[in-house]
Amino acid sequence: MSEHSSIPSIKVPAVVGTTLREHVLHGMHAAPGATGEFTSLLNHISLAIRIINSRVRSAGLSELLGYTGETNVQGEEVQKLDTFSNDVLMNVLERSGHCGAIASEEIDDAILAKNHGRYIALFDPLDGSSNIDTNVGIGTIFAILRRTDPKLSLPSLPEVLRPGREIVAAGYVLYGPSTIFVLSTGQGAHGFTLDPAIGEFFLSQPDIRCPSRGSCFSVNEGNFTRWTPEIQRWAKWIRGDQSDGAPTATAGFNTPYGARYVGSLVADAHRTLLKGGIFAYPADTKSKNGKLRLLYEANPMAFLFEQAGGAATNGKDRILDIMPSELHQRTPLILGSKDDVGAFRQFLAGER
Ligand code: FDP
Repeated sequence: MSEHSSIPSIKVPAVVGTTLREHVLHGMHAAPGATGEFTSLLNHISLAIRIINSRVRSAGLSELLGYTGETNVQGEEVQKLDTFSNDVLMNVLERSGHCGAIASEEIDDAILAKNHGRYIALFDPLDGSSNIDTNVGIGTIFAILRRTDPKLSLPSLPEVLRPGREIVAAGYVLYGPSTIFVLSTGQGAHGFTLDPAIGEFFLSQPDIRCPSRGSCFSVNEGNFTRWTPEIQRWAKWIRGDQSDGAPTATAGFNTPYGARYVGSLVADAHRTLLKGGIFAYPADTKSKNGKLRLLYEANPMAFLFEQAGGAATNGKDRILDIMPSELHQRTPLILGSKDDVGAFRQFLAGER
């Protein structure tokens, strides 16, 4: 009870009230020589996200569900919300003046601006498209690179094709029961929740840590017969299936793990980041190089997981060390708790 009134006092956590804008500004003040451009760029991204969020929330009422009738550069059918989200991000980022180059999963070539903008933005405007029409969690994923020589040269494609370890910020937004924005500028991964009444993101999960081991695995098991024997062996182990000589539970790993698979990377990755465990989309006989895109999906997620103490690999190499050779390159992606990702790598190497 407060001293001056009869109203019971409620303990408000210290972080409540920190907006995304303040959080980013705070980072800027801590960085010597910061010009404010990076802060402004992230504020533009936050604006684009809030616009996309508002349309995702009311898509069924505004004829934004369904397909446009076109296919994208990957040969996939394009949904109306894919196009809308892509256009919003493109417009907002181009108008910001901070991007020398912009690349999106939805467009064939990178947009190389004739300006000296200091940053490069790469994004998947609406991830999990196949879930849009059924009201299942979908998201937006992005990564930001700093241009190498913005004053001396105009942007070029090689500047876009850089390994993920050079990322300066990455994030994803999950349009789920609430709208969550997970962001890292290289100082940990932090979660913000949109207050829809105010239209602001507030810090809700400061300094997210991915547990070193989890109890769930997230994989499209419909692909089982398309996997290599090593991956099948891993899948059997994690399910606790000891038929055909699959190894028994290993000390410390509490197999069988529970199965959780939404089919939207953002939703599956978010659960894995918070609760631990493993998400895997390995290569198979249908998707020989894996299904997920290195620049727009794997790299930003890998950056966030590493910032939270987790790990990300293609089964052999660290995702952030892969040197991209093309914009829409695909990769196997295994994300999650350090120990769970480590166990997957051992199976792939034939060590288990
Ligand atoms: P979608 O095809 O619905 O856009 O990026 C593609 C992606 O979804 C990821 O979000 C998701 O993790 C994966 O593909 C799902 O693929 P499967 O349908 O083959 O499981």
